[in-house]
Amino acid sequence: MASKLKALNDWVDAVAQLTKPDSIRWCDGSEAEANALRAEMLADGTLMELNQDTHPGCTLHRSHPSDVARVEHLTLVCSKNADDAGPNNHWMAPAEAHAKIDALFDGCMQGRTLYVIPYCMGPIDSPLSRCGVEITDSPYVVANMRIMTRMGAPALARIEREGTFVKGLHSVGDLDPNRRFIMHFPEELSIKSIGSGYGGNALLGKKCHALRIASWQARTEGWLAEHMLIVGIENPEGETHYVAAAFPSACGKTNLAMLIPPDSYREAGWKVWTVGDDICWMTPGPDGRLWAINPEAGYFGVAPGTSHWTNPNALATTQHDAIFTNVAVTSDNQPWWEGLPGTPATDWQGRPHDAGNGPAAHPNSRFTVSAKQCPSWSHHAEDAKGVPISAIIFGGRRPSLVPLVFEARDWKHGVLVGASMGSETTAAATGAVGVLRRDSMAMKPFCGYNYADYFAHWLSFDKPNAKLPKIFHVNWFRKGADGKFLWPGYGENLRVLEWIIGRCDGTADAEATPIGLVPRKRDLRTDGLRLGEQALDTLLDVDPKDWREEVADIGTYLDSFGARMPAKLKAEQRRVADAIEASLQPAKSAAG
Ligand code: O2Y
Ligand code: MN
Repeated sequence: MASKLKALNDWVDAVAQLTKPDSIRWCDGSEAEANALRAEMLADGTLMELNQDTHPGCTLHRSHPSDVARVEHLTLVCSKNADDAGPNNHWMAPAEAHAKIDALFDGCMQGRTLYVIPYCMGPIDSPLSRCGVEITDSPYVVANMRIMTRMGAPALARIEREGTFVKGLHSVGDLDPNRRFIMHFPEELSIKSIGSGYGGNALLGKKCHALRIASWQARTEGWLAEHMLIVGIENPEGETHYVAAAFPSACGKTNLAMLIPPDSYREAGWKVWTVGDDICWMTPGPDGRLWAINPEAGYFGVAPGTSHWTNPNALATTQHDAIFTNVAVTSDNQPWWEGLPGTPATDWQGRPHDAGNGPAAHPNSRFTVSAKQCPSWSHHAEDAKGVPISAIIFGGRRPSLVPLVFEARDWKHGVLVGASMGSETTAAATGAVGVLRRDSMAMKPFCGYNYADYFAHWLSFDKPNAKLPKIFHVNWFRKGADGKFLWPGYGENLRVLEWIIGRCDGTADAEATPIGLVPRKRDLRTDGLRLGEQALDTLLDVDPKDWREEVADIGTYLDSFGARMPAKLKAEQRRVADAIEASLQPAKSAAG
């Protein structure tokens, strides 16, 4: 099979000439194709069958031990102009980048099959969706792309109709980290990745296309490609509000996307619907609202920590037809990771488990699974027009300073809140504890262009007829003097979402502070929670003296992006700084 589209055939021919595969297979996405590929991978050891009684259809893949995560220092944005990539990206001139990586692609598929994967990011019939073609020499990538995207014949038909697609060329190469690059050419709508078979480096539809290339495309076309979950909150009256939320890693994004309401809420009729857990494309609709799709069809979720306690929906989702990567295995061949009951027999590298070797499952071990298997999956995830977004939430891991929730006063302030967000590092992540890392809109590793231009693009949505979502910031991680978390988190976060939705509807109250609108204690539903009186005071506290320092630091951060930083955003930062100063002045007497 080849395509009716000459540009696609020509590109596949040119890649084959360079990479010299033994054979070429065009993927149609069919069940038969998937079964044949799976049988080949089981036969050659790429995949191992897990316990088919407890986990029907599930397999295990072990990646090379040096290839276990995204590699930000080897991830480049190769725009013509270095300033267009910005200080937030590693940059290389396109000609130099092509020459460097093409030398590595030369002959790299000898003895291998070249797979052509046409895919669509988003519902196949949605005008908000965009298509791509990934060429790869990894059958594991084909199997994952089949779960994570709408892959195969319908995508190819759309590509042939539209004539445009993102070109993604991938080879596992020799897996040598010294010959590993993930390069993006936004002006050419193309991606080249070599030397890794893992996750975001290899499944090019995900971070490379749906965030880095799409964010560039979105800027030129007037929409937003964001690192956000999308969740629908249905109230007892049967009304559903959709919320998009961005968090840096290790802040419980998948848990929030699949939240299970606390008993009292469930009994009252509240429901939570998962539209997406990682990426959100939003476009202004004819009604002025932002309409969102999840461009992905599956979850590539982190396994460790996923449990009946933290995320029962994710656990149920992965009970069948999942690909597990780098997890441990029990003696009866079930997938295992830290946080699950039971004990591992074999670790992620296939060695007999020995606690002295570190965690049994790799900390970045993953499950790949169809979104439709999630018990809270929303069938509106398939809506061609997307879902209307009522609220955008930014969040971070802030043990002090930042209240449980606050609302930005308007869109411009909300953009500042998103630009300023960040998390304090945990011991598990780096060893350097308590260091604040700013990660604007959780897009630091994924924004395909200069952050200053990205903030300007966000600001540009504030048009006269726009009915933009309200913007909020949440912090589930504030700690008390005893070092313990003050807020129970998980399902109880629905209480905060209820307030957020109430603010959107005009039914919930708040108090104005210099940093935004904060609920008073009576504005949040806390019945049935075992929270000390003091805990809620601390959770909702805004201390202007501490915020003075924070807002000064935000100013320094914005300045680090140089002259392209929009003056409007700087002015907004000064407005907040002035409001904080004003609140610190002693109240003037009536006599003046
Ligand atoms: O390490 C990888 O390649 C996966 S990273 C990832 C996977 C799913 C969702 N989000 C992320 C991320 O790094 O944000
Ligand atoms: Mn992510």
